[in-house]
Amino acid sequence: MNQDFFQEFDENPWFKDAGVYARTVMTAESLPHILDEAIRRAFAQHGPAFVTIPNDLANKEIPADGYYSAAANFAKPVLGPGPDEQIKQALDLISNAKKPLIYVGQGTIGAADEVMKFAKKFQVPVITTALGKEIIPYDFEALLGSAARVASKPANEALQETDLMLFVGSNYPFAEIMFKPDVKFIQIDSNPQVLGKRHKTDVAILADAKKSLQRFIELGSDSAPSDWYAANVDNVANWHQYNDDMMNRTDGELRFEPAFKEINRISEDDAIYSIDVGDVTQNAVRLLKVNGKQPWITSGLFATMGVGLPGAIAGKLSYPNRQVFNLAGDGAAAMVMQDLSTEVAYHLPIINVVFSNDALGFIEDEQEDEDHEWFGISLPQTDFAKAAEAQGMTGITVTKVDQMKAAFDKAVELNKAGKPVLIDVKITNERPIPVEKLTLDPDKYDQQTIDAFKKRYYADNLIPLSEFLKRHNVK
Ligand SMILES: Cc1cc2nc3c(=O)[nH]c(=O)nc-3n(C[C@H](O)[C@H](O)[C@H](O)COP(=O)(O)OP(=O)(O)OC[C@H]3O[C@@H](n4cnc5c(N)ncnc54)[C@H](O)[C@@H]3O)c2cc1C
Ligand SMILES: Cc1ncc(C[n+]2csc(CCOP(=O)(O)OP(=O)(O)O)c2C)c(N)n1
Ligand SMILES: [Mg+2]
Repeated sequence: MNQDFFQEFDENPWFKDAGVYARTVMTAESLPHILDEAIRRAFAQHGPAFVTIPNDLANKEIPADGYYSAAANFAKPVLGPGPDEQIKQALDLISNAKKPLIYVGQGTIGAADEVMKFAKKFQVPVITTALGKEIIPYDFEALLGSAARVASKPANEALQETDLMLFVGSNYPFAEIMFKPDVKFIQIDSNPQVLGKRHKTDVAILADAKKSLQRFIELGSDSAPSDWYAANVDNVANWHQYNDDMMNRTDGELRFEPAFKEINRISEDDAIYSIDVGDVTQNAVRLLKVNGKQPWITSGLFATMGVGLPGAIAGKLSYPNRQVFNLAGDGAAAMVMQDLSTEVAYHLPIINVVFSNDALGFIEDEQEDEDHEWFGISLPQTDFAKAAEAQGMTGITVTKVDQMKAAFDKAVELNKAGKPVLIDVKITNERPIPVEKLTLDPDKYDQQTIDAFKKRYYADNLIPLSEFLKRHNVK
């Protein structure tokens, strides 16, 4: 090793940033200990660990004595709700705020009831991170969605207005860009490493999110009905109506929304959604009407295209009795479509949906926003149904709204018979509404600019938050 032998390279640097541990085993005797170390770190630090084992060690005997495993001793630290003093300090700040928000991430998985109770009791609307999409049911009245670009209109608008944020169980990487620097900031997290990391913080509580929110609810008194809360509830209803109208649209060229209507229709109560990277990430975060029991997974931090299909395979292998979707754009699907044969070979009845716009749409939109010349964003047309058929899977192509229902009914039928299926939805390359660049507010834009935005995004009936704030007399 280490002499540029055939196929040799130093693997540890590759894995270093992607995992919590990356080591090469040097001697056969140390192999069991290093594996044990890797497993402990993976569990303790909640991430993948990598061990490289040189070929030279493959045939070496390892003495059985001297080896022990720590598996039986593994324990996770148990955190409480955090000190009452800090919670009272935070409650004071919340009761003095005019436009408070609670911003929750994956650390609140399993704490949906507490988040919703908190929201109602203290009249605080809720934003989740994109990865937190699965936590709160879509139809919770004060759920504003997520913020930034893979995001919803009400969340982005409320973030521009807020004067206090309770940031719970999240390490949201866009915080520095999206959060106003001068808001009061309270954070709850179980990892001391992230306390105060994403924003100047007034109260930082090392705690378990669920227990801490319970304690907030116990210690705090009910807030009076708030106009800020009511305005946000109205804003959510208007946004949902827009998305429903888009999903129900039958005229014009085919867009992605009607496919989401079908996915919502056929989704089982405990369905698992594996979402790829691209426009599909933002469309899924907005349009899937999750119920709080449907995991929503993607490559959150690295945003690795091609994650949809392997994620769905992992979902199906882990939960063979649950319905599993792989939702991907055509660019991402093209990167991993050879693994459709893995679904066939291992009898994994997965519903694969490809959104074909013949483009790397997400990047095209970024280039538009940054005034780049369009470069490297077009894709050759691919017949994904044929690619599926070639691998032994039923492939269905949808080009019109009226073919949609039959296609998804067929997918359910095939899944029930234990078979995977691929639906290739041929859509226009019209861009999803950019909620990070909303052009609706008459206090900020002239009427002509607003009208052009509304026309491009079919948004005649979309109302800016500023209007709801006026209607509720919120200053
Ligand atoms: C193409 C693409 C674009 C994206 N754009 C956006 C975007 O516009 N908006 C967006 O929101 N996201 C976006 N994302 C996802 C984003 O990059 C982050 O991955 C995501 O926001 C992080 O979510 P999180 O903070 O919930 O999860 P994590 O980063 O996993 O953080 C979870 C936090 O919870 C803590 N925690 C765990 N358990 C507990 C507990 N019991 N009690 C208390 N704390 C606990 C952890 O210590 C950690 O700090 C995008 C992803 C992709 C693929
Ligand atoms: C492996 C990898 N390469 C490149 C990117 C950058 N990237 C993010 S989204 C995207 C385009 C996705 O295109 P497609 O799958 O066709 O989905 P669309 O946005 O068109 O719906 C690209 C190239 C990435 N995130 N991951
Ligand atoms: Mg595409």
